[in-house]
Amino acid sequence: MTEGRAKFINGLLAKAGVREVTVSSNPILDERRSYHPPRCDVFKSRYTITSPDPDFRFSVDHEAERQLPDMVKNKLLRIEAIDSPDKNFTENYSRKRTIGIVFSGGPAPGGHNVIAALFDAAKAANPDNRILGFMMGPDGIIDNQVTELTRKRVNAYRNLGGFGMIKTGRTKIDTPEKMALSRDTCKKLDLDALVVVGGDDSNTNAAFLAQEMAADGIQVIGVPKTIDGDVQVRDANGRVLCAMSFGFHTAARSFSQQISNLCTDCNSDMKYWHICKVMGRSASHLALEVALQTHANMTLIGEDLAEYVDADKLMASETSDRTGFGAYGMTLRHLSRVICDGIVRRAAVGKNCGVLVIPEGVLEVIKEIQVFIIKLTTIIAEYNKTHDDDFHQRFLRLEDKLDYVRDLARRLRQKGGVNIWNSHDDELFNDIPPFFQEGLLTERDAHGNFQFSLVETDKVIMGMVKDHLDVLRETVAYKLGIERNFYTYLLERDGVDPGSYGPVLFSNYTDNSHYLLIRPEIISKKTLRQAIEKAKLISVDSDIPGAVIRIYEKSVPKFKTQTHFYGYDGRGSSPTEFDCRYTYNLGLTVFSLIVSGATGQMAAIMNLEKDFSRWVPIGIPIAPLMHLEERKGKLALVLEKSLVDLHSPAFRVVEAYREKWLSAVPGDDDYRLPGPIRFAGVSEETRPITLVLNDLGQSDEVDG
Ligand code: FBP
Repeated sequence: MTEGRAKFINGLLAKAGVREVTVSSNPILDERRSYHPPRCDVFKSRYTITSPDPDFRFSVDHEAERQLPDMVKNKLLRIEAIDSPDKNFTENYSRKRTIGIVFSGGPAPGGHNVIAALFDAAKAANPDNRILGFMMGPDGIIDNQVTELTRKRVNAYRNLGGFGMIKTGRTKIDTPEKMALSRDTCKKLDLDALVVVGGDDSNTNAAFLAQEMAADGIQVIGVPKTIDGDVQVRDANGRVLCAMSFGFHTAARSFSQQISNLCTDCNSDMKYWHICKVMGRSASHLALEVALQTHANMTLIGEDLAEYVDADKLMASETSDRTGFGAYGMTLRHLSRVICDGIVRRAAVGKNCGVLVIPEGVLEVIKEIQVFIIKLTTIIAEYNKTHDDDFHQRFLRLEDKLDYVRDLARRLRQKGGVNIWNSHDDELFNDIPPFFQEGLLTERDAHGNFQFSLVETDKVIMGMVKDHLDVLRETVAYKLGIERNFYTYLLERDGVDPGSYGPVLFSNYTDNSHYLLIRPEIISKKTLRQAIEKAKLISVDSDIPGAVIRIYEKSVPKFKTQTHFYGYDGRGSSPTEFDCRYTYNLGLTVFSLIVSGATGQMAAIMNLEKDFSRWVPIGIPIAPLMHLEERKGKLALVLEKSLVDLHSPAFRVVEAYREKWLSAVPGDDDYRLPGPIRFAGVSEETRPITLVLNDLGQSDEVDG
């Protein structure tokens, strides 16, 4: 760089105005950092106690009794204010404590507020209390990577998204060695309590850590986090204890804002189908909320597809001697037909465009994919059980993995007996595109979850949709409806009589339809000519009128898509006011549970679905919620994931509005614009629409 140029740049950077607009802080950030979320009533009091509420019952799994004997007897704890505590109480409340906190799993907006509230409550109880943050997730506990959180650091992250303050990681503390190292770290740091902020698997881990460290007097408290919204808890009587994990509202609102922008764009140039894959590994809660927020034209809900029954196949099996197993469950082929149906119906009314929302985990409910996942998981688990190295480390390339699977099948065939991978599997597997084969053979994450965010779900489904649309374009179905007025205008402008051509060109010309559909037999300019000649509108040696050709060309739809993935962006979004408030009160709940001596509990807020004045902070015992599930080919004691309940009012509403939101009728679509996430104003809902509907659906007036 020349001396003159360097001087110019230095002068430019020194200008106050340049500095002002290039610093990383800005008024929005400052507003967020200085915001104080309101506290639940109970936290307005200086001291709190917990009291077990025997009204809430759980049906405890025998395996939980065996593996977590000290934790299964835990009861639901209510947090209550105490106005005139005695000396013993205040001394215990204010005694110096060291509390460790860790983020586990994917980021979720609001996590920093859990830390901020824990920090505020701990320092208010005793300024010498220390909050230690374990760095990079559970690895930080295993390897003793810890940082003491200062007020400055905490203040810098208040009400901000992500998990940047202490980072996160997906390691699971799932072996005796890792458990021993973690216990050692907590003892070395002289921890009074460890707080695990995570999803179902991390809260499972919290219960095991609580059991492991009970003898050391180290308490462990979990916090329900995950944008997927699949940590929801009810008691044995179905009473909602935790309606939603934190981070869900923000992620859903963030996705919805982006997707509603696509609706606006789509509604403007009428050119593309926008295919929006949204995060949510196994559960479709995020897709459901996006549907409610945006009214996108089509939204797939995995749990709904899983329940699909092919009525024709079922009937056929009833009239024959065969059992109707084949009728149950959704196949890729049928799913592509369902999507095509919506596309074709919209095209018929001139809308060769739209917005389709696909939950990233939807393939998990597709019959043939389920079979592949189960078979491949078993093969890989078996390999890992009998070999010293790990399957994915041994076979790095897709081809090597496939060779192993095929070789195994050959060997098993030679041996005779049951073969887990037969030649039919091989044929089906060869039929799927290589990128998807690779996806199916991707290594599971530390918790044994299939990594759907790495699979191009949308590409798999839309590939089949495109193929089927090509077939439909050749036959009757996929035609772009032509507006009657437009047709009349164009033909009259060219001096051609629309009334004579109409019945020849269109199948619905005489029934007053607003949109005209080209006759099924007209599939090319040649067949167009044949139809017009046959009707004696032109002779063999005259040309087809230009306006008629133009109308025909317009009626042939081009299927153009744009694909989008909404996941990491929403996970990193700044939290909604709901999530700021929710997480701050979760942090306060955590501290109350710790001072009361609780362990193996998950901090939660009951009545989240209701007005803030009715929020009730509680501790939910984790162990009694656990049950046995398959993980990496073995049965493991885990916290159950909550999937979308097809009987819930929220799902019922989406189902009821499906047709309306598809808008396969002339006129405007029914899109909803939720607008951006912000703290104040009337544009932002105070809680997820899913929760509002589920709450309204409980009331007597609706149940009637
Ligand atoms: P958590 O369950 O840990 O909160 O993570 C959920 C999630 O955001 C899923 O929606 C997504 O499939 C997955 O994380 C992506 O994981 P990764 O960050 O490892 O790519």
